[in-house]
Amino acid sequence: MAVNAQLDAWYINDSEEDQRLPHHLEPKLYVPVQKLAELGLAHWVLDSNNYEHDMELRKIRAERGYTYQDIVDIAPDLLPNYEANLKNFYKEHMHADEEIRFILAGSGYFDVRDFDDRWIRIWAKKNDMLVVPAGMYHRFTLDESEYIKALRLFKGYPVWTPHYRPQDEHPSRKDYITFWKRQ
Ligand code: KMT
Repeated sequence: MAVNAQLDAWYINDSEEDQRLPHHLEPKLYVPVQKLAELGLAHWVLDSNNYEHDMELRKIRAERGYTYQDIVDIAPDLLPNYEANLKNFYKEHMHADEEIRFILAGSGYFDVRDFDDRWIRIWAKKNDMLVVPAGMYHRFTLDESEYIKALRLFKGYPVWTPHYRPQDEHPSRKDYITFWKRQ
């Protein structure tokens, strides 16, 4: 399916409720996929049951230079120090490289900042493939289902280092702003 296929995303409140809850504003305020594209997010819907043979995934990997892949499985009984790790994923950060995740099972929330510094919550589900651009502030949490299985892709040797906000002087942050921010 095409880039810009439908994706559930909405602005969230900053209540202290459990991070696994949807945190909708009242009334709910959804974010169109076009807005996500304008922030630099890439999204495809692919066939996760057949990902090893999927021609579209093969094409994306070749075009974007994704040479590495592995699988993460996150659930309370699968991840050591689950609650602490979940809190860590949820600290606002960026990476020097793209974060590419193809959801093979389950679901979770990727929160990303827009240029007005508001959080947008993206509900990534089975078959969604997302690219969070280098230098974009974001965080991750499981949702109430408390399970996600994702293929992680990378260009070359993988580096998952989180750079916690603020990172105003980080070259990837500066590049992100220069490329994507429109006044
Ligand atoms: C990671 O690297 O493990 C993450 O980004 C957590 C979310 S992956 C579904």
